[in-house]
Amino acid sequence: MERTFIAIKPDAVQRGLVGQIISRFEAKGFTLVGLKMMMVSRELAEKHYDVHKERPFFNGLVDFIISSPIVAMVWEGEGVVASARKIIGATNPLTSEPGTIRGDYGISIGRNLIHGSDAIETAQREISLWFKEEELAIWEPGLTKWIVE
Ligand code: IDP
Ligand code: MG
Repeated sequence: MERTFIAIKPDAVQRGLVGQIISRFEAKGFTLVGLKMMMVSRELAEKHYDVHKERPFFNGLVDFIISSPIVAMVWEGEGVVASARKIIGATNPLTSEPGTIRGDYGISIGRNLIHGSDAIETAQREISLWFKEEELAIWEPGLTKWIVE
């Protein structure tokens, strides 16, 4: 079953948006299989954003991610990687569509509330970077038959 890595960033945690953000993925019908609140080490933040290490915003981004707790999650479901990216919205909240998380709650690209894996292979890499296998629950909600045909 397809899985994606989602992180609620420090700005969204500080603003008290954790519940509202989690609700959007629950309401859609995806299954939560991993969840932890944590302070992120610089090493983990740098590994996670390794692809951006040459970009001018890299140091500021890492400093931001380690500045305050985040909520790391793994969500599961058919097509969850691409669908979560749509639920999250475009990187710059000023151009994200209303109805998306970034479009509804954000203004600034450096305070865009949430991370979601951008492809299935990226999701696999990120899930193994952030979670141990035993931290993930293998379960099928009783509601699944009412959500997935
Ligand atoms: P994504 O989060 O939508 O996948 P990426 O291009 O992968 O966007 O960038 C990773 C993160 O880096 C963004 O979510 C944002 O927090 C930050 N970022 C990207 N571009 C900029 C920028 O131009 N200025 C400041 N921060 C940026
Ligand atoms: Mg990205």
